[in-house]
Amino acid sequence: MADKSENSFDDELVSEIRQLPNVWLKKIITAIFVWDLDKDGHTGYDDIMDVADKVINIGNLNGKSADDVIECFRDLASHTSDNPPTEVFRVTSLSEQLVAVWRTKDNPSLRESRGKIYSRMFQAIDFNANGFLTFDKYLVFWNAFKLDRRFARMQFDFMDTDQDGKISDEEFLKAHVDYIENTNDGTLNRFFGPLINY
Ligand SMILES: [Ca+2]
Ligand SMILES: [Ca+2]
Repeated sequence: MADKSENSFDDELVSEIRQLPNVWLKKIITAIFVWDLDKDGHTGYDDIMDVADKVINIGNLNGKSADDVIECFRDLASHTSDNPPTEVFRVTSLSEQLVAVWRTKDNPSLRESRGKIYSRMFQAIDFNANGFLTFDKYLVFWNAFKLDRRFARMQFDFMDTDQDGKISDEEFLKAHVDYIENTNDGTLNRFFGPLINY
């Protein structure tokens, strides 16, 4: 009986996933795999806190700056009853996580939490705090997630919407919001490197 209801739950998930836009699915699977540092098939609390440690190391942060990073990553990942968007990180399978990201992709409070962590990430990479990333600085992000270097320049140019040869905080955050929310199959956004085929 328990098996049966579990199976129909899986079937429902699968049929919901089949209706999602193809490139959007590939983007989100790619992002989940990039964040899934312990390689258990989904992005969980431990992965998120490990990325926080990475950001702290990259930025050579300590004291209050390091605490701030831990705090905003924890805010994204931890679940409280008045913080339903984080259901994305409570689930324990890739298919559940995909559906949860889909259902919450336009959620304003989740967008704000994501914005905070990408803003911290930007500040950590922008180690001399001049407010923009040159291509060399941007590679720190790329290397931290061990992304395919061959795609770094293409993504850098994609994000550099005012074409001044550097990435501002705003351009970086906009590119991430677009990555999560844009369901257009023609999108060229490769925020987390080449898309995984599934
Ligand atoms: Ca994981
Ligand atoms: Ca720019």
